[in-house]
Amino acid sequence: MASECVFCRIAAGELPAEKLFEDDHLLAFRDLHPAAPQHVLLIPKEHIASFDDLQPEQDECLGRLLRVAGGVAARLGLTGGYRLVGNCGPDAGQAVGHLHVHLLGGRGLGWPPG
Ligand code: DGP
Repeated sequence: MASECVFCRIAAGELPAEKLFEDDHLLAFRDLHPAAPQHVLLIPKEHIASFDDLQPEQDECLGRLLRVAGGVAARLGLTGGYRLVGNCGPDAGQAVGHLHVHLLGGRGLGWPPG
């Protein structure tokens, strides 16, 4: 755990969050500043700073994260679809240095994104 990392602190239970899925390796919780009616963040509990820091041994965890995202979307009733977004680095607007995937849904989502 990176002690200064807000998502590590959420994963450790030190900061509150509305959790929608949790197991030993993954956590899904509602975004504090929702950009859509449904806005969930999915994270590996292990501190990985960004997609650029992924190692081959983390492939399985990330694959499972994407499958879990689909399950969360189904539980939220997003039958019309949803979007998964992963911001990596400053140009993409990554604000939290702990790898995360946004799950957005509940409204029509424009393309291309801003
Ligand atoms: P990004 O720009 O991809 O790094 O998005 C980070 C997201 O994290 C942003 O949508 C707001 C959310 N966020 C930041 N701090 C917290 C927090 O303490 N709790 C929760 N639930 N979400 C947070």
